Amino acid sequence: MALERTFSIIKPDATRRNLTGAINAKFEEAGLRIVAQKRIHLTKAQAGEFYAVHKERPFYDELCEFMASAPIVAQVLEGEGAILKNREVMGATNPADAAPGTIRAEFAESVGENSVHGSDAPETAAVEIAYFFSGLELVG
Ligand code: RTP
Ligand code: MG
Repeated sequence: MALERTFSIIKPDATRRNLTGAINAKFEEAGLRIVAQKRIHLTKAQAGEFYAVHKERPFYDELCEFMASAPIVAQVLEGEGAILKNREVMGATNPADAAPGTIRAEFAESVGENSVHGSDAPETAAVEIAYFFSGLELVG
C-alpha cells in the first residue's frame, strides 16, 4: 500500500474535554504520523462550507453550530493507506456501533458529537487538506 495523506479534525466535544493528546496517541499508535496540525476556532459559516456536502441532511444546522462551538484541531495524517487506517482508528460514526478501542468508542459523546472527522476518499482528502493547509505547512 502506498504512503498516503488524510485530513483529520479533532472536534469541539474533544477539545473541550482536553482530549487532543489522548486522540493523537491513538493515531501515532496506529502508525499514522501527524505531519501538520493547528488549533482553530471556525465560524459557523466556515463549518458550513467544510460540511457543504451534508447541506440537505436534517442534522446540517446542528452540525455547523457544534463545529463552531469551540476550537478544533485540524490535522494532516500520513501513513501507509492512511485514509482507511484513520477511518478504522476513528470507528463508526455512531459511538454505539464503534468497535472497542476506537477513538469514537472511547471518547465520543453521541452520533453528532463524535470527537473526530476523517476524510473518506483520496479526492475528499486532497480537497480538505487544501482547505486548511498550504503546501509549506505539510512537514513529512
Ligand atoms: P466525518 O465526516 O465527520 O468524519 O464523519 P462520518 O464520515 O463518520 O459521518 P458522516 O455521515 O460524513 O457525517 C458527518 C458528521 O455529521 C454528524 N452527524 N450527525 N445527528 C445525526 O444523526 C448525525 N449524523 C451524522 C457527525 O458529527 C458526523 O461525523
Ligand atoms: Mg464523512
